[in-house]
Amino acid sequence: MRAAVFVGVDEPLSVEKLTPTDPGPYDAVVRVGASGVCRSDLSLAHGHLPIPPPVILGHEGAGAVESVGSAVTRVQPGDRVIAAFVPACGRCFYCVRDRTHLCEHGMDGMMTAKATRDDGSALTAFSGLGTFADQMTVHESALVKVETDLPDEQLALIGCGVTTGVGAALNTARVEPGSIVAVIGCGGVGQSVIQGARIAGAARIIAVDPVELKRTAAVDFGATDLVDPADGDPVAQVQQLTGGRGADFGFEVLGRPETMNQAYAMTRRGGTTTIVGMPSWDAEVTFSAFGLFYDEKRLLGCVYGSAQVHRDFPRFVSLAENGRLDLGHMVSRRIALGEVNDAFRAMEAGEVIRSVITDPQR
Ligand code: PAD
Ligand code: ZN
Repeated sequence: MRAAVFVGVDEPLSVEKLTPTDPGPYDAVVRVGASGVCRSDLSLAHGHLPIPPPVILGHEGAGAVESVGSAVTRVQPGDRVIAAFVPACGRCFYCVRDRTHLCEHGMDGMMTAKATRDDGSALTAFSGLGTFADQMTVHESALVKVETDLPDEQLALIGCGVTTGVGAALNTARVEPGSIVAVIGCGGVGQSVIQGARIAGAARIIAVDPVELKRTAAVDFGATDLVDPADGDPVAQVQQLTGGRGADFGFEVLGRPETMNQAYAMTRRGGTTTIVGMPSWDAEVTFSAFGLFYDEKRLLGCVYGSAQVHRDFPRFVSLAENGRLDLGHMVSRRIALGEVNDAFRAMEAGEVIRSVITDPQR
């Protein structure tokens, strides 16, 4: 197999030929059809998560099941699947309470060797997936079968960015029809929050991003108002657009303490602020204690769009098939596996909504 491997903080990913470890009884081998390049992969490569190399990166992917272990019941060879970056075991405390995005087995896959190098050393895979590869060995609890004609490049996005963003709006924040929404950070995940807010029937969606290409794209995905932080304090700009009150729903989709404070500040009293961005593992954020009390805002964390993947992946597929969720325009660039480092550069340069590896063999 070929895979793109995190070998050290701030070093380029190394595209290597590896030997997959033998699948266990509950594993399926998946031929990866497409993999999106998400900011969380880049954050891991920058050392924002304390995960030791070598790690096969990639956690947003779709493909087809090639073979299954003897105990696998949930998928069969030939099935089209979207990989879930948090598995849904179906039996733990959280899964039985319909909170599968908090599944207690969420970290199991991260600890498992997925491949070896010629020297015998073992590699793990990000979220137990490792979608930056031409194949991956995945526990069946992290696979969702989908029946659709949508291309893999669109299904891959449902594996992380789309589910996180649309789910943040629909499941976590529960955006209400007619409400005012403000979204800070309009990359692949932020544009999905915008689409989720549009699907929920928000009256106004304010997109905040310093990059013009992102703001222009945001209009296509449903934004009604645009804020460029270069034009002045984004909190003041949002307040000006909302009669001085702020938005009913504020979203931070960047992962930085200062923009978390902005999202909170641009939410009106009694409104809901949702933190979607993944910060560095050791970052801290401070809020006014008096304000937490007096303004009665709801401050919510958000893992994986609070998604129940077996409910939500088919739901988002259906929305896309019926033209109500735009996945096609989320794919800015199609690349080969060997171009993944350039995709990281393009992400940091603000050139793309999503780069998608559509040729994992090359
Ligand atoms: P991205 O890099 O595509 O988007 C980030 C956006 O923020 C870009 O459009 C930037 O231009 C924009 N930006 C930069 N500075 C500012 C600023 N000062 N104000 C407003 N916007 C700014 O990343 P992404 O969309 O792939 O991911 C976004 C975050 O979501 C990131 O932190 C990622 O790790 C996180 C994430 N969280 C989950 C989850 O489960 N909560 C899942 C997937 C991704
Ligand atoms: Zn992601």
